[in-house]
Amino acid sequence: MKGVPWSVSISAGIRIVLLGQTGVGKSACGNTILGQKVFRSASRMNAVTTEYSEKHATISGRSVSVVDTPGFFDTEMRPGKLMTEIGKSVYLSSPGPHAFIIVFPVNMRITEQEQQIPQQIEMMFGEEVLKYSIIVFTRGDLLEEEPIETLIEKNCTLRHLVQQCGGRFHIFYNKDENNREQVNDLLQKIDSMIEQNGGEHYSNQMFEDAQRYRREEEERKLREEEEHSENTEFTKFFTKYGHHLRMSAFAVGRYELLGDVISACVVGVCHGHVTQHAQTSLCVML
Ligand SMILES: Nc1nc2c(ncn2[C@@H]2O[C@H](COP(=O)(O)OP(=O)(O)OP(=O)(O)O)[C@@H](O)[C@H]2O)c(=O)[nH]1
Ligand SMILES: [Mg+2]
Repeated sequence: MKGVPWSVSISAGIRIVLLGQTGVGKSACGNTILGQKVFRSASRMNAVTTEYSEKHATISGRSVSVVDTPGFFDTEMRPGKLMTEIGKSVYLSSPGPHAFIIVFPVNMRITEQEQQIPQQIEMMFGEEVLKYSIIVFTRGDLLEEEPIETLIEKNCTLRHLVQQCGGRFHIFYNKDENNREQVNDLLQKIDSMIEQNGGEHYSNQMFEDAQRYRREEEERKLREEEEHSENTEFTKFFTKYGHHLRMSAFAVGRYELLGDVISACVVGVCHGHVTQHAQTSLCVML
């Protein structure tokens, strides 16, 4: 695909990965895009999707592949296991997705935690990932009065969220299953994004680079923490026992010197005289 303008290969397939917190409507978006109920989507207190899966369909003559994911932002999984899990989304979308869709419901309170989701995605997938990302707001049917554009304009938290993805966003009405216009509009937005990216998609290589960088960063932090804790331990120990140590060092020095003086005296006695200097030193020390 390199070097080929995207508009030339517009009939090419599109690979999409859905990301977002649990229950935001990821699977519902997948079903809307593909025009079929292929992913399980339901209203439940706990997670509905627990496995990664890929489904595809032909839309307006184009092959569209969608990877649905569990909501991994609120997970307590170990970082290593989490990365292996997340990696599945990229490999299922091999050789790599053209678009990551980050899902938020319109009626969700965007707090600092939600605002950090694009950064979390960046940490997981690498710094280039947001060039390939677009935000999709679900539950468009629950919007009251004002259109989403006005809400984004008025609300700086929401604006910041969208700006992190190059200002790209779209609204979905997942309950309006026959509304294909919303899907065609989304695919058009994805096409423009691909064109901006020179026809390139996010790649497995980018994910592996991001993983390596993350591992190195973790190792560096661990080393720093270890060094810091060793220093702290030593400082604590020295503050507590420094005085005793100094005294002991002084005493050892004194005894070593004393040993020298005594041996000088012994040698002196053997040779029939003890020098005045040895005698004075011995008196001072004892
Ligand atoms: N009214 C309305 N409800 C929606 C919309 N999109 C999703 N929902 C509902 O939101 C609930 C959760 O949707 P899911 O698709 O299961 O969400 P998910 O993000 O896949 O959830 P997990 O798999 O648990 O992470 C379901 O009851 C959907 O019907 C929408 O646009 N409008
Ligand atoms: Mg789901």
